[in-house]
Amino acid sequence: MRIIAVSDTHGDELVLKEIVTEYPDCAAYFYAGDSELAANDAVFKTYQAVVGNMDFDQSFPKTLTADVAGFRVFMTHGHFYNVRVTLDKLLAAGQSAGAQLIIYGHTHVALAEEHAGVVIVNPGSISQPRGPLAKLGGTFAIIDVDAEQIKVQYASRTGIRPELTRVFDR
Ligand SMILES: [Mn+2]
Repeated sequence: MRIIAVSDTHGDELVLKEIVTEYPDCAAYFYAGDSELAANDAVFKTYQAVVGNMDFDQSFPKTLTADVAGFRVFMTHGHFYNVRVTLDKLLAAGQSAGAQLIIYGHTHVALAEEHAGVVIVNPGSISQPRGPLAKLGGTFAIIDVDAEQIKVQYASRTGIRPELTRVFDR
């Protein structure tokens, strides 16, 4: 099954719709905060979302735990967990939730790493990217999960960048 993870659009509502149009029928769509949209915006009928530090609407949840076909995902924006400095607090929160995958945003820097058997993914910002992949003009993540592995791919607005794929054994 396929999971889409997007973060930090900072007002770009259209790209959220375009991603669903381009990648329809995924098992789940996660949005990791800083949309700067209202929590009752129609896009959040599709995307499960958490609150970011720049969201005026603070009625989004701070954290979210979701089971996608028996696969547990923990998501938070990251500013409550000091993610600019360390992933330790984020990892501990995900472990407490029993998560196999943690999704966060906030740094605008794409990342896919395994820590203590938990895969941690930052999709990067599709609108204001920072870090080594910023030259792509924004990224989001396409995460394929099967019985053996978790495959994390990154896409820019022009498509999947296969050279960035990371595969983690389950
Ligand atoms: Mn942001």
